[in-house]
This record gives sequence, structure tokens and C-alpha cells, in this order.
Amino acid sequence: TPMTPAPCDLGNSTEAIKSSIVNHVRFTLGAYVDSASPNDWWVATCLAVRDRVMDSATKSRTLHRKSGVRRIHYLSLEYLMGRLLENNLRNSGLYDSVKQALSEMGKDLDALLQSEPDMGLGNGGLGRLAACFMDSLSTMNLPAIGYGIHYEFGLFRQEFVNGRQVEHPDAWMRDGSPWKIARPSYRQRVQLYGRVTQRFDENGNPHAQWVDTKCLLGLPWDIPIVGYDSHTVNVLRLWQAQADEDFNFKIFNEGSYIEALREKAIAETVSKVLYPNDATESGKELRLVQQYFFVACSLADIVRRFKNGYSLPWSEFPSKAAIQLNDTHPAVAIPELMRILLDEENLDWGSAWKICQETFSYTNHTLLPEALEMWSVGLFERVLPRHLQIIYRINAQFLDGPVEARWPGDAAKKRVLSLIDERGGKYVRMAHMSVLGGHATNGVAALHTRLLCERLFPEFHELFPERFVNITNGVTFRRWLDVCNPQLSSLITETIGEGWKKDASKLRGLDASADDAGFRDRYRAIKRHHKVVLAKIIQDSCGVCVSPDALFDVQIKRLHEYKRQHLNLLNIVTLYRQILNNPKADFHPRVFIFGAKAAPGYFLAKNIIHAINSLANKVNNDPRVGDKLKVVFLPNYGVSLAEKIIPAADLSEQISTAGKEASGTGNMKLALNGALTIGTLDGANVEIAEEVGDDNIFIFGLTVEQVTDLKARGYNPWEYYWNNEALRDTIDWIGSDYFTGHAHDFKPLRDSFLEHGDPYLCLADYQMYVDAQAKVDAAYKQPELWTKMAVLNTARVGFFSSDRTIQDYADKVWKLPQVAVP
Ligand code: 26Q
Repeated sequence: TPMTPAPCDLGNSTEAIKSSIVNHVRFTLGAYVDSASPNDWWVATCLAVRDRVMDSATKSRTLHRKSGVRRIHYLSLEYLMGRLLENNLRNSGLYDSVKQALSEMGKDLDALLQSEPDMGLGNGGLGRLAACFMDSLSTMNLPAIGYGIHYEFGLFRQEFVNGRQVEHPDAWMRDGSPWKIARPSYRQRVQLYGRVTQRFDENGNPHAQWVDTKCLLGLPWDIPIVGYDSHTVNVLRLWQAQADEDFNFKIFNEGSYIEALREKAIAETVSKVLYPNDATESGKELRLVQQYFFVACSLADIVRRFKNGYSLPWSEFPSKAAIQLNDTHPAVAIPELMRILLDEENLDWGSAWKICQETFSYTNHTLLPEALEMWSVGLFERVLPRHLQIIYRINAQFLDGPVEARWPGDAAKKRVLSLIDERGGKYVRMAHMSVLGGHATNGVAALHTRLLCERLFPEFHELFPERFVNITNGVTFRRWLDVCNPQLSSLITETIGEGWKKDASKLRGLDASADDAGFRDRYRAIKRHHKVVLAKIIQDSCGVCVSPDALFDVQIKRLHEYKRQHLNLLNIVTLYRQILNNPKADFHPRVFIFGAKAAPGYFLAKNIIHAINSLANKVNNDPRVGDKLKVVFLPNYGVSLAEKIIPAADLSEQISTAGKEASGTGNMKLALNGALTIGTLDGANVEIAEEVGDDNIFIFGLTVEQVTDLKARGYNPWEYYWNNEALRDTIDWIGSDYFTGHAHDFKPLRDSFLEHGDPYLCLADYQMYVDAQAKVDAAYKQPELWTKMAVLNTARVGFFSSDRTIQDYADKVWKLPQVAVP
């Protein structure tokens, strides 16, 4: 019998870690310790950590398989992971020994941490939510696999040239990544295009057969996800597209060597780049191919595990696998599972459909009509002919069954419920299919879920009320407090013990400290420390000198009209005028800080960026303003920059038009770090206000119901323009040549306010916003009051921990037990 040595424990002592790192420098990287580059040290450190984590990953996987519990499979086109080393160090408890080991070798851990490129495989909230969920799933000991695409290029890197956004490719992967491991033995083959014929099974029953297809290979890369103080290490499995060798060989043999390589290059474009829109980019074939590619690879992987792991009938599939759809982007998984069960496993329609509905659940992240995914039937049929057939049959059974039973002969009801939109061209409605093909649909904040039921899916809600649930979003307090604000994390632990790290509701224990002057001093000193650090970053990247004693007013999120960065801009221009008109006014110095990327094709969003940068240029260099007002737009906003801005923020701008922001998650991160919110009653702001109390937040603006009424009455922005002199002067100034020397530069922005109907009601909310900002100014002038409010924010936002969110999913949707890994 072969002799394999017992697995060795690598050990977590400083000495053991030192020798691991040195071994990787020598034997993995082939370098000398004296001459290794900073990057070599970073890679070697990551690998030393990875070695220790991989064993737990294997143990977790084995345990999950043996115990035979249900697993959650999270399907998402985006994962905004940011940097991994610091998170992995803190979660695994290796931070102190690794820091010590490096320092004994003359290396500074902090410098290494900052040199890691961001893993930016997402656009914004939805992608970052997926990353927070992966962290919480491991922390909560839930058996989980995240599936996604191994994009060669993540979200573009942003630069400003003369105040305008310029996009550059994000080559996060150019030198590989020490965190990912290829799994060639789990490679999958995926079909696309082609046509559908019939075949007969051994019993003579007909089945559809998908033939003459093109094939792609999917190579999985695994990234270990370390939980905090848990031994569960789940994996994030990302698929890379490759050409099908067989397919190529045929062309090779026909002598078209160059042609074959062209095919290969085309195949590989499928996982090349993340689409940089955070609202649907309609109709792009490559996007549909991306969606199907990763869904088909992931489902084949899940089905393989079910077939190899157990010998159970298919009806037991849902007892082993739950699948969560992160928005409709992976919704083609529903017809794909149907196809596997019908065409490959020979199940009958009824059994297959039941399995589907028990397996899937769907999270909706948007109410914006233009962001609801629809695919033209023609395109769908060309790329996925068999899936279109299946969708038609799902639709027919639905309309002729439950819909006809509920509303007999009602053609209007059938039109709104149909999976096919026929109001002008034929389109597949992916959201309808997702509600229908699963057992649960959830919104991401209480208000959002209510609107989902009342406005987006009223008929579905009438038919299947039990299917709709609210699960309010959350964020991981490890990254958004422990990692980005270790000073505050320590102060909290010193004050109330470390129980809050596993049960964030315990943060309420800090409530009493809000009245403790000594505690407030320390809390304020920590905030000031982060403001000094951020001031340095602002100096380096914007060339603007800001005072850490000013109020840091922060709006960081994707650039979108509904998020209303341009409402913020209207207020700043108004303040600028006030300061010029009344230089002696008692106004506390303020720094307006922006971070935002605009989708490359979103013209007005780019105009808003240009306007803010041009305003900044004027304000920051106007001697009449001095230090009273500074405006900075930090380039290339992303996870790592957020980790620097959030702990330093005093004020958090959450000013979307009521009813438009599904939840928001930046609002939670900022409140947790003691920034007070100025916000509308939108998304999770509503619940944040309930938790922190009305005295500790600045709420303004029209409510959802008022917005609806105003629009129904006929909203006319000109009325606000003519009735408000300050507003009129502000808009006229923006439309003038003052900021760039060219009056036409911001005509698109000016016209959106006046000529194009101000679709997001900036003018209607303007005065209430300006008044709320005046209250902020007054409160900030009372530092003890302000700090007390900030402390109460930290103390009262425990509800917004993604651990709570994930436990809600586990209880209400997935029915998953925790499985502790010993
Ligand atoms: C779809 C098709 C084609 C190209 C791009 C897209 C696409 C990509 C990303 C559509 C939407 C997104 C991202 C949406 C998003 O981030 N939504 C945000 O989700 C957060 C987490 O739930 C919420 O907090 C935010 O309110 C919501 O805007």
C-alpha cells in the first residue's frame, strides 16, 4: 500500500510563519530574500496565509459533503471583493503573528497590505453586497458556494482629464493572483447557438435535442472565503471561458491554423470584461452569452455534485441545493435547469418544474423600469433556441393555468403577467420569469419590498402573496469596521467587550457611552485621525489642501441621476454664492467629497462629473472663499478608497429621489463609522432613521407618496425656478460661462433641470435640502452634541450587519442549518 505521510500542521507561530514566507520567496517565486521585490514579499505572505486557509477549505468541503446538508449556491455576475489579505488576516486570527513575522524580517505589513490591487469584479452595490454575503456565509458556518465570472478586466480605472472622466482597463490580474487556484479537473463544456431537433429515449418518448451548437469551455478558479472566528472556509468559484480544443482541432486539420486561433480568441472574449453599467445595457449579445456561460457551468457543477455525492431521486435535488439569483442577471438558470432535467435526465415537465421552483429564489435590486432586464426574442432564439422553447412552455402553462383560473378570459391580465412583453417587438421579461420560476422573491429594504408588491409585481403579488419577502440588506462589520477602522473597533471592544463582533445587536451597549464625555473625546480623536489620513490622500490625488477641522461631507456611490449628485451640486453652488454675497456669515468650513464612476456611455452622468470638477476648480482657487468651502472629486472610487473615506466622514449624503434607491449599503457603512446621514425617506434610509432615532439623522424631502402625487398632478420644474430666487440664480450660474469659460459646457445639465422635466425632482426637493444642510451646519458647531449623535449612530446600526441579513435568508428563504466546522 502506498505510504502517504499524515497531513502536517503548518503552525501559526511567528517562527512557523516566517519560514513559510521565506520558503515561498525561495521555492515558489525563485528569489533571494535579500533581493526579493516588495511584490515578491506580498505574494509570499498571501501564499503563507493561503496555505493555512486551504486546509480548512478542504475540511469544510468534506464535512459539507459528508453531512449531506443543503448548500446555498449564490449566482452573481458581480463580486466586488476589494483587497483580500487584510480581511483574511483579521478573519483567520493570523494578523498579529504575520505582522510580527514580517517585522522581524524588516518588512512592514501595512505597506504590503496597501500594495494589493483591488479585485473589482463588480459595478457597485449589488457586487459589493455579494462580497459581504460571502464573508457572512463563512462566518455564520453556512455551507455555501459563490459562482461568478473570472473577468480578465474588472470595472475600469477612472482618471480625470481637464475634469472629464476617462476610462482605462483594469488589469487586476496581469501578474496573476495568489488567492485563486485553477481547478482544471472541474472544467465544464457549454453549448450555444445551434438548433433544436428531436430524439427518442429507450421508452420511445420524444425529447428535444440541441444540435449544431458552438462550444465553450469553462475553467473554474477557486478563491477561499475565510469566516471571522469560524473554521468554515467556503469558496468563490469563478469561470474563465476557453476555446473548445476539439472544435479547434477540426479547423486545424482543415489547415486553417490562423482561423483556428481567431476562433480561440473569440471564445476567450466571453470572460474578458465586466460590463460597466449598473443599469441594464439593453440587448448586447455578448452580455447574454456571458450570463448563459457562467450559469451553465455553475449548474453543471451543482448537478455533478448531486449525482456523484448521493444516489437520490431527482425529487430530492432541492433538499441538497438552494440557488439564489442575484437580480435577474443569472435568471437563465431557470430554463437551463429545466433543460437539464427534461432533455438530459428525461424527467417529465411537472416534476422538473416542481424541482425548479423549490430550488430557486430571486433577489430584486431595482424598481427603475429601464433597469429591468428584457431580451429580444429574436436574439434569445439565436443564442439559446432550446431555452426559448422552454420559456414559451412555462409561459403557456402559467397563463392557461393559474392566471386563467384567477381571472378567466381577462386578456389584459395576461398581457401584464406574460413572460413575453409584446408592446412593441417581443421581449423576454427576465424579472417575471424569476418570480415565477422560484419559491421566493425578495426586496432589499422594507420600503423597496412594499413597492415591489404594490407597483412592480401587483398581479404576481395577488396570485402568490406568500412568495414575496423582505430581507433588508446589510454589510460586513469585519471589513467596514474592523479592517477599515481598527481604532474604533478597539474602542468599542474595550467598552463593551467583543461580543458585538458575532452579534452586532450588542452594539446597543454603547448607547450609554454617548453621554460619557471621556468616551466622546476618544471617539472624536479617532474620527480626527482618519480625517488627517484622508486629507493627505486628497492632497496627493487632487492637489487640494483641506483642513481636518472642516466638516467632511461625503457622497460616494455610482453616478446616477436618481442618486442626485446634481442636487448636491446645486446646494454647493448656492453656498458658494452665499459666501460671496455675505463673506462674514457664520458658516462652519466644509469639504465636499465626491467619489463616483459614470457608465462610459452615460452622457449626462459624465456631464455632472465635469460640472462638479469645474466647480471644484473655481471654489478651491477663489481667494474670497478661502478655507470655508472646498470641493474634491477623488478619482477612481472603489472598495479600497471607500475604506479610507468612510472612517473619515462626518456627513453621509443619501439623497436619492424617494422610491428610486432600492436600499443603499454605503448609508449603512457610513452610519456605522459615525457619519450622520442627510437623506430622503428612501431605501434603507427609512430603517436607519427608525433605528438611530429622528434626533440623530437629517431627513428631508418628498416622500414616495408625495412624489407620486406631484407627478400625477403634472410636475413643472419651471414653477420652482420662478418661485425661488436663490435656485434661479444657482441654475443660471451653472448655465453661464463662469465655470469653464464656455456657457455650453453644462447645457446638458441645465437642460435636464428645466427643458427635460427634471425627472428626478431635484428642483422640488431643493429648498428642503438647503434647509436641512443649514441644520447640519448648526449641529456641527456644537461638537459635543454632534459627537453624541455620531456615537448613537454607531451604537444603533447593528441591525445592518450582513450576518443578520444572511441569517434572515437562511431562515426565511433557504431553510439552511448552520454546520460548525470543528
Ligand atoms: C444588466 C444588464 C446589462 C448590463 C449591466 C446590467 C446591470 C449591472 C449591474 C444592472 C444592474 C447592476 C447593478 C445594480 C445595483 O448595484 N443595484 C443596487 O443594489 C444594491 C444592493 O442591493 C442596493 O443597495 C442599491 O440600492 C441598488 O441600486
